[in-house]
Amino acid sequence: MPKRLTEDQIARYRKDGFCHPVPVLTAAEAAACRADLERYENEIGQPLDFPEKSKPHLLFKWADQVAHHPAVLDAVEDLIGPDILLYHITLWTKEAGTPSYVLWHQDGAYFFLEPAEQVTAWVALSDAPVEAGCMHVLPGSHEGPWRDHVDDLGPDNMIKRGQGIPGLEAERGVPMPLKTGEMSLHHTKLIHASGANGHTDRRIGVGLSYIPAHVRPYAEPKPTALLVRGRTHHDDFIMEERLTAPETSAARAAHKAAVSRFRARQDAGSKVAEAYVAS
Ligand SMILES: O=C(O)CCC(=O)C(=O)O
Repeated sequence: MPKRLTEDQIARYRKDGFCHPVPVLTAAEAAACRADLERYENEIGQPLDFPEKSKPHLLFKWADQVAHHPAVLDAVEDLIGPDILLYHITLWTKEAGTPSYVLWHQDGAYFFLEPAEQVTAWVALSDAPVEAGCMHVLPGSHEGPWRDHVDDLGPDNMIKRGQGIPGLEAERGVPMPLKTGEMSLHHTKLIHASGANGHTDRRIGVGLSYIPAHVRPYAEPKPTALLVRGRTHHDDFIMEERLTAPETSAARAAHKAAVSRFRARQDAGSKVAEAYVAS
């Protein structure tokens, strides 16, 4: 008996590589998370950017709450079982009326995790209709091979490495629009992309990469991960500690250590890594 998803949603995830919409946050919860995020953005005078929008659960209360939300974890458990690690989070904010985009890609291309069972939960903190540049997916592409990706460092590309699969420019895919508080789920090999935000509001999504605890990393350096439900199966990850004191120097130190390991893995051999070395 599934905890959160319907049997139909689970069947669609297995067959198509994605399912949506899954209601997870109440309107009040989503508004509180957005308000907390925007309170901080007002303090720093700009939208949250890298490195803070990577692994924000190690810094900010709103991200910790989304990552541990029982409705989110129940849905993820329905797909990958009861022992769950959080490998990564990225905050995906597209400002209103901006050309920000994400090229066709597979999330796991540079995660270096096996087996390929990572699931991305994308939780909407604002409405994400088609006109706001919601994600589009190629149904069933998760059954295909890992694809070669190239780096596109265009200023409007929201992925830091700029990863994209060449040759898919003409594809339109199937949209996954969401309302505030809803979530989509997609498989690590599912090919997806998104385009510009022509809407009047910013589109704010929390992209959470969960893995079942039997998944192991390969390649160096050893990555960090956070146990969010159940138990771990091995010590191939450095275990993150759950945030207790948001936005403190201790939190910043833990965040910096975890993100630098993540980026060293994610950006290995890329133009972004060369730019780091040059700077
Ligand atoms: O937010 C977007 O438009 C893209 C997000 C994405 O690629 C992901 O969550 O895997």
